[in-house]
Amino acid sequence: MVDLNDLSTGSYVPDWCPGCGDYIILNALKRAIVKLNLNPKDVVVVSGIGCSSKLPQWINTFGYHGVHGRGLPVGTGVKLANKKLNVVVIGGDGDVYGEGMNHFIHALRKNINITLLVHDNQIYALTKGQASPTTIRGDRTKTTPLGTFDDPINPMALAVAQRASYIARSFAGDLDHLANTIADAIAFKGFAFVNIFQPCVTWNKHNTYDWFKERIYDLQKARYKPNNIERAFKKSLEGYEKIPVGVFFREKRELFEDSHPILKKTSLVKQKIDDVSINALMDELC
Ligand SMILES: Cc1ncc(C[n+]2csc(CCOP(=O)(O)OP(=O)(O)O)c2C)c(N)n1
Ligand code: SF4
Repeated sequence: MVDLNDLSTGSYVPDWCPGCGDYIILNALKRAIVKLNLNPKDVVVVSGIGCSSKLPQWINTFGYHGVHGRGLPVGTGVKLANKKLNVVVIGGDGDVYGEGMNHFIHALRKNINITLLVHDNQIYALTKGQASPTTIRGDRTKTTPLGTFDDPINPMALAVAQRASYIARSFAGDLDHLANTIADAIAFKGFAFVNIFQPCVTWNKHNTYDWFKERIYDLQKARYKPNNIERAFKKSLEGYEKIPVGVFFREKRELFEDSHPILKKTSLVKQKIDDVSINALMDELC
């Protein structure tokens, strides 16, 4: 088995700020991969751009550090090309709910068997502290010195409204909860979405570890059952006084790749293409 920490092929150590929640998410992802006994050569971590999106550089699996907001389409392509791979897409709240929002909505409805982990620090961190789609109304940021005038995006409610097959939330201040949630999401057969509260200790002085710890409660410890879409919607609308974490909703649905007539036969990489006439295709298109 390959050592997930073995970065001897490069000289890279994470350059996140000391105390950043991204370290804990990286640690939790490694724990989840070990817990599921996955061979790292069968795991591909795909990201967009942001502090969070640097993560694939520091884990010894296959990885792809792409362009802003486009982790999901790349991850979709990887999965459809080779269905045997475990694809984990990483992005920040700016990456996934801003620039990449359209991909997020369509991924929720398509149900391709990949996992999406969003490092939600409620700020654009890499670009030094501008308001993001999940910045809480009224927060002062570099771009909103008088406070934001917009209500934040509610990614949980969006996922429930689209009836995504696996919807969860966790917190980078609770490594055990996070590692178990990520493992559960990767093991789930279907599109699995986990929004992770990830304190940014440099640019977001409001949503700190302590701020979350005072508010968070565990849905599963509160005996919440994630099998009812109306109940999940109600939970997703709970505000910032008490913040639920855990699995909001899970439901097995037919996978996109199992319903598509070409893809369901076998992965694209395994399909015979010698008899495909490119010339005939070009004639048809031109
Ligand atoms: C197409 C494009 N637009 C904008 C940017 C500038 N940019 C880089 S990272 C970023 C936002 C990062 O915020 P987030 O996705 O929340 O990640 P974080 O840094 O907070 O982890 C932006 C707007 C870019 N690199 N490419
Ligand atoms: S700026 Fe924020 S998100 Fe980026 S590495 Fe530092 S603490 Fe983490």
